[in-house]
Amino acid sequence: MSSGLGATAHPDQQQGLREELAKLVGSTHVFTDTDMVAGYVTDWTGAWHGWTRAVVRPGTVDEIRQVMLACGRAGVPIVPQGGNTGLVGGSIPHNGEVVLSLRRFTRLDPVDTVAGQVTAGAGVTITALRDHARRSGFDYGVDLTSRDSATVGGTIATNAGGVRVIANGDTRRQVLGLEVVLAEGNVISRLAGIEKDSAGLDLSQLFVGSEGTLGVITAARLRLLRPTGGERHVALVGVLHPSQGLELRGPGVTALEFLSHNSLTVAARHLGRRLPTDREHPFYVLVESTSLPDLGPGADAVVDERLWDYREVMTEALSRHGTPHKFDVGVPLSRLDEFVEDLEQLEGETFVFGHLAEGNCHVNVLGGDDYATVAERVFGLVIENGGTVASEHGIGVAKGQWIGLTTTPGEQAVGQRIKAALDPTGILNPAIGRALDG
Ligand code: FAD
Ligand code: 2HG
Ligand code: ZN
Repeated sequence: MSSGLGATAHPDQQQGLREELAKLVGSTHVFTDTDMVAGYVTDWTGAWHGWTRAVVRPGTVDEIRQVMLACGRAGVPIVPQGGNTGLVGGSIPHNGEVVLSLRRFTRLDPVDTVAGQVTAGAGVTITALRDHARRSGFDYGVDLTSRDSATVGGTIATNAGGVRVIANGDTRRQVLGLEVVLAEGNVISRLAGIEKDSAGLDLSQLFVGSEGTLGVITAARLRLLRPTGGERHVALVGVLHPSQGLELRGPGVTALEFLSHNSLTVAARHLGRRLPTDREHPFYVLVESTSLPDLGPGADAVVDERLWDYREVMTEALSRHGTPHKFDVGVPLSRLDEFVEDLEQLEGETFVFGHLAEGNCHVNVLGGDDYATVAERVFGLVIENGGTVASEHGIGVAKGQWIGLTTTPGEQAVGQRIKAALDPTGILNPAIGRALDG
């Protein structure tokens, strides 16, 4: 699906394109120096590296249009990038693509307190969005540990989940409409925030989870929520099987997460703290609730809001421990215990934790074989248990080879036709485009 022209463009053409981009957005917003582009061509984990002809940071929708048209004429592909916190290698250029950074899109309109909505630019971070909403007595429904860097555009493009899905749903559920620039320069805009709108296809939702392959999201109309007042109780309960934690679901539960014993141990070491429970257990469930949850008789549990720290540092703590192979997968809740037991077959050290209520497991494997070999085994177990190879982080380049395990050829064919209609020359995020080919 890549245009194929970009990677082989003549050096004179590359120079010409850089000059054209500098004219369009201003030379201070086009970087080519190795030092300046370093943070845009390596992903958060350090596992994925690439190279770029240029990083471009447009400031207006029209500048984005012009950049897309210029790159289109030059046959040079583009990778849209927000906070570059993606964990599947989809946010960086792999073969010289121009990085189109949305970080200057920091528009934050006043909160519409009547509707409980806000319009935010694609480059606004989740922390900035949340703080803005809170100043008007509202909150944003999606929260994740990467909140200080992850952006509105990036979380929409990946349909990010996070720790509040049990209460508020995923990013898709917060999106009322989008402004998007398409590859051929036309702009789609639905920012009025009409709660019920059945005038034609809901095109905005097509871009949720499209990972920068169908268009560049520049702004979003988002649903906000009224925070549930009062105290939040946070408890950590030791369990034999993760599914035991599902019994804690109920009204007022605002988060339900799980960690394996070795995951909690790495987090504790990173924090310089003891394990929080009296005894060791195979798994631990973290529950947050507006009322004190009924933890059952004889539960080895501790209640303390600082327990969140153990869950929050998990990704950071593991990355200090090494560079794990990362697999974000989902299984039906009825198969969760079997799946985590099956993971014991893997070679290397396996850490599993995640969003319990959705059966979303983050499997991190350190040591052992190369990525593809481990992926083959992990995804094999996922499929045996009726799950999905991508739960909340997307496909990126990490999973392209395996997407056919959970999507049918018919679905892939429709996906390719939509891609061809919106991005006929395949200029947008071609590494993922290829992955989506199956
Ligand atoms: P980027 O990483 O920049 O890009 C991600 C993808 O979106 C790429 O394919 C890119 O091309 C595309 N994209 C970015 N901006 C746009 C745009 N404006 N228009 C079109 N396409 C665009 N994810 C979860 O779902 N839940 C979690 O709990 C979670 N926790 C995390 C914790 C840590 C410590 C880290 C490092 C990551 C975590 N992530 C989590 C993954 C990551 O934060 C999310 O995928 C997030 O949505 C990425 O946002 P971003 O702005 O960094 O996007
Ligand atoms: C989380 O839930 C993130 O903490 C990151 O989705 C998962 O590091 C991981 O594997
Ligand atoms: Zn997660």
